[in-house]
Amino acid sequence: MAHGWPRLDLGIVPRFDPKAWTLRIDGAVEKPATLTWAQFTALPPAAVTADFHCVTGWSRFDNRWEGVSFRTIADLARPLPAARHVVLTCGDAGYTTNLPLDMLLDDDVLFAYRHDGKPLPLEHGGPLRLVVPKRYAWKSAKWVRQVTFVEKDEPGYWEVRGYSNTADPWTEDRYSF
Ligand SMILES: Nc1nc2c(c(=O)[nH]1)N[C@H]1C(S)=C(S)[C@@H](COP(=O)(O)O)O[C@H]1N2
Ligand SMILES: [Mo]
Repeated sequence: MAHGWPRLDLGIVPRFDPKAWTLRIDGAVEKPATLTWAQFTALPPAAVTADFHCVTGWSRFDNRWEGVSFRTIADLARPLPAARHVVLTCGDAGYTTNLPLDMLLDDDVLFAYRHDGKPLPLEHGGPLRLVVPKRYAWKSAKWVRQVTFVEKDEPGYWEVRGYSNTADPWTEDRYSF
């Protein structure tokens, strides 16, 4: 556990090749896009300081995240009016998680490539992870490679295995059963 930051995932760390990496933005949008690492990191930067809560009971406080606001990506792709939810697909064997679009548009949600002043470590989702401070950490998808806007909600990896779809730490909304 480096720097008091537990790691939790499926045990696969995708390798990062900045020349091959892309972020695909698709689904119910006017302008689907595929961004290279150079294009993504040229987008206007955003930062947020937030706590991070795993559903299994640990938290990591005061994380400084730097990256690109979710809203910047939505502005690029222009979701259609019918788009209501978003599915994030990741580089570790297709881990997915789902969130309502209106929550992702909050100004504390970002795609982070730096953490506490350093490039995001690969084992913590580098080069790029989603950060959703108001939800349990399994919604903060590591190694994000695809952002798909959808009309109907699509439960992700943990959501189909019994974790709550809303994942609100303040009401300790952990499980769907
Ligand atoms: N792609 C991917 N993202 C993921 C996971 C995962 O297994 N794969 N695990 C989730 C869970 S349950 C938690 S608690 C956090 C842990 O993030 P960390 O390993 O950086 O602490 O990542 C979340 N995002
Ligand atoms: Mo977790």
